Amino acid sequence: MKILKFFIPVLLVAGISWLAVDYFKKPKYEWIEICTAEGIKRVKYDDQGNLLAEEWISQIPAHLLLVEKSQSEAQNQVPEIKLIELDHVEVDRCWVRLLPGHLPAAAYFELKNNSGKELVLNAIKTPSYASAVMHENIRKQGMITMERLDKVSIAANGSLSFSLNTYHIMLENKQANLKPGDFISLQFYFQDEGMKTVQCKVNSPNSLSY
Ligand SMILES: [Cu+2]
Repeated sequence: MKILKFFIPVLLVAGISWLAVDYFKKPKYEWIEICTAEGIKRVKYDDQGNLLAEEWISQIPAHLLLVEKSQSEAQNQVPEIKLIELDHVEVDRCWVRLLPGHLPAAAYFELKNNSGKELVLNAIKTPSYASAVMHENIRKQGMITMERLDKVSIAANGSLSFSLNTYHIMLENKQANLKPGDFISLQFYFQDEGMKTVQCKVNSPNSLSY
């Protein structure tokens, strides 16, 4: 009886510690919101890019997709561009979240307008993807949706961050084999002003920052 009184608590403590160690040993993967051609999904990837879990956040109904596609094809003509490299614009910490297969990638960065004049970003191009489109995350009544932007302005001497909760560039139709650690070149076009070429770091599917 005395032995039992001693061993039961010991076993209990040992069991709880074992469970706790096991819990903390397991790597934890964050939910990541991704933008796909059919809507927004929440996904979890491990370090090797294996999909662990996924769920839809908001799906675009099929009939709307058709309309969106034809509209975006019409809009894909880049407005008149000036091929002058601007030195009063900075694009820092540019990174791309690469997703497996044919899923679109997303690019994030910090834009700084060091001029005394408002700048309007109205196109992005890259040799690595056939299509690059600006998106804004919109939260409406607790729901997250995505809206395509044709232009976005950066105030004189102001800055704008394309981050997980604000804007991103959706990159579709990969033109080259990419892997985390690579760099891709992105060209930013500013209305009536010129352009900026930036090297962006390619990150793994589960990355959340630069
Ligand atoms: Cu998007």
